[in-house]
Amino acid sequence: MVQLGSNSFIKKVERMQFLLTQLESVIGEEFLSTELETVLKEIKPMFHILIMGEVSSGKSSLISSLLHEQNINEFTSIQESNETSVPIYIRYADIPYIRAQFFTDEIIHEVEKEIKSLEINEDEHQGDIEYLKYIHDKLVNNKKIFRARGEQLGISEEINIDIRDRQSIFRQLKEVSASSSGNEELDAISKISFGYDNEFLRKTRNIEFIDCVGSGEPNPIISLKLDKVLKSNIDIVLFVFPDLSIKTSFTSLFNHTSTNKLIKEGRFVIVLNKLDQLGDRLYKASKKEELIGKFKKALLKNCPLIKDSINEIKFFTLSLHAIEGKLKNKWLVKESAPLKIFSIRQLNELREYFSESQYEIAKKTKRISAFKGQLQTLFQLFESLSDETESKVKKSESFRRIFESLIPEMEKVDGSLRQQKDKKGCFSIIEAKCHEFMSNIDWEKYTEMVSFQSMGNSKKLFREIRNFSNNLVKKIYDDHISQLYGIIMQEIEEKINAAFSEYVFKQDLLLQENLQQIISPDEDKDFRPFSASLMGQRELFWNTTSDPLAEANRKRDFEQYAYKYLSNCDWNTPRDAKLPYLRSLLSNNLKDCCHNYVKDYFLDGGEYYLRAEEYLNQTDRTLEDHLKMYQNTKKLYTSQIWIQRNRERIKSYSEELIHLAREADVLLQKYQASIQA
Ligand SMILES: Nc1nc2c(ncn2[C@@H]2O[C@H](COP(=O)(O)OP(=O)(O)OP(=O)(O)O)[C@@H](O)[C@H]2O)c(=O)[nH]1
Ligand SMILES: [Mg+2]
Repeated sequence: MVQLGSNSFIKKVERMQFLLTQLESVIGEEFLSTELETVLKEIKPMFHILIMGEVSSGKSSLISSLLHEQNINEFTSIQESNETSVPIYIRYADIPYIRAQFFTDEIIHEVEKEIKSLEINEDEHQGDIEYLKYIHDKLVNNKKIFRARGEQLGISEEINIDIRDRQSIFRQLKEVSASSSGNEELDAISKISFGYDNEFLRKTRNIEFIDCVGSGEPNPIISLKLDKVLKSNIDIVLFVFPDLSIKTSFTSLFNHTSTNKLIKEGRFVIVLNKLDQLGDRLYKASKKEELIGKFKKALLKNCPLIKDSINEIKFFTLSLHAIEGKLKNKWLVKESAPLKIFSIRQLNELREYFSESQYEIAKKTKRISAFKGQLQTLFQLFESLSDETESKVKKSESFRRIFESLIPEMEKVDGSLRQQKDKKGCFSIIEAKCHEFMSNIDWEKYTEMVSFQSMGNSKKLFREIRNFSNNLVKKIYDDHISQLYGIIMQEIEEKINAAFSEYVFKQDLLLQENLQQIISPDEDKDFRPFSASLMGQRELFWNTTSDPLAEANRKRDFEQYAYKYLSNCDWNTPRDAKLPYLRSLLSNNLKDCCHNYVKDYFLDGGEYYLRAEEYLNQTDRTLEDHLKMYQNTKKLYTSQIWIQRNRERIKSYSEELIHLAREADVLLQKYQASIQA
């Protein structure tokens, strides 16, 4: 009878899994279409073992011991802080790699949607809304950092690692994953994939261990990362308890139906960790049983639903002493020979359990017979992908050089633009111009010629003075205010021109023409250069500000404003008021009126100010859109080049896979026949 568990069949399956892993790391997740990813996921029985537990419960230390990392606590630090800030997916690889996966743009939209829906019942969800807004702001902020670097969220990035020695690989891993590294991008990274050459991992090469972020962490971004892990396919959960207290981070796991399934199938492990801190002589077998019994009681009290399946949970009791060699942080953990022997024994049992369950699950998987068909699909996908790429790349080969040389040009222009875009500069110039302009007006001139008929009759005088003021206002408008509009308009116009003319010039002459050939060499598309949309913006601004109707409206606006303002002025005059006094009263009120008008319309927050600002903003938005377009094109183009370059590797892996799948299928049929016989 053909043995599935031990003979060449499993070996073949393992080889296939290994090849698929390689394929995935060659292709890089960002290049996998959703379709491709689904195929890969379905046929690749990669086992995910999730190590979770409260912050600082010893998860990373446990993984270090598990992987026989010698005495250097490679996945952990010696600090008592939430160190692992990104889930790290650890698996075997002959050539080490570290890949950071960033949160996608979609998650920002998802969060926005969620906030909107909660805001319908704002009072009830105050806390949730605040939480989501915090996440939202963080993600948007990260997006800005990325955009400034010309990159986008949602892609994964290969970290260039120095592979001379292991120590440096781990140092670099910590730099991208540990909170103590101070890496400012940490919040934006949703997961890290880490592959390296490790003897234990080589033996269990279809297992991926996940060193998770601590549960019960107050930072919502970190819990978001944890949520993401929990939603993925997990085959074994190992929960680490540093003491006997059961927190909600554990009990809330039972909200997922998958947890109960894992327990029932014997794939839920609890490690009572930091044994050295739990009590004396716990390495004795009887004490161990006692400890587990005590813990089980507490567990039943907190999660009564697991009553029927509690015996399916695997228990291990461990401590940091299982690490090979001498302890590093002796001030924290005391050496103890018996505890060391005991812990290493426990750890070996844990290792055995992992290897066994890996075979158990492999045997149970029904997908194996489907391998062949799906692999063929996969192969075809790769084929078409690389064929299409090849023809595309060939076609654009001649443009590639232009494109590549344009990238630095684009970046230069981008930089100079960002400098000039500073609107504050524009408005402070306007402000200065307004002040200068107003201080040059000779207010006395307007009242010099005025003489009053009704001196002595205060009622009549009041009416007379009001009439003068209304007439003079009209004159002041024609003489000055209308000019001020012109000056400010010109300033904004110049600002728009100055800020973008360099860009428009370079973009149209250098970029646009070339890009048009590269992006759609064959399509006879109506190409709208950037300058067109930008100039459209400018014209719109110019039209609304300079048309004669607008001029009439502005005059009417001013007169209405002045009428209102002057009616509220204090025109009361003493009975024996002299002419100079009356003139100065008039000119002071006129002056105040005009100054206030300028303030309300042209300066910060004023009506006209806001309108001008809106135009400048619109221009910025147009600019952003165009930059985004470039970045997308850049990315698309880079990935095309990439697939083309790796085509041979992709092809050879796929071919070997199909060959293996065929052989495995024959073995499987033999096996099935032997069962039936
Ligand atoms: N006394 C004692 N300390 C331990 C033991 N295991 C780990 N520690 C210490 O506990 C601290 C946290 O250990 P980590 O392995 O970083 O814990 P973690 O669960 O990965 O922590 P986060 O990633 O921060 O959630 C470190 O200072 C370890 O040295 C143990 O068995 N006994
Ligand atoms: Mg950790």
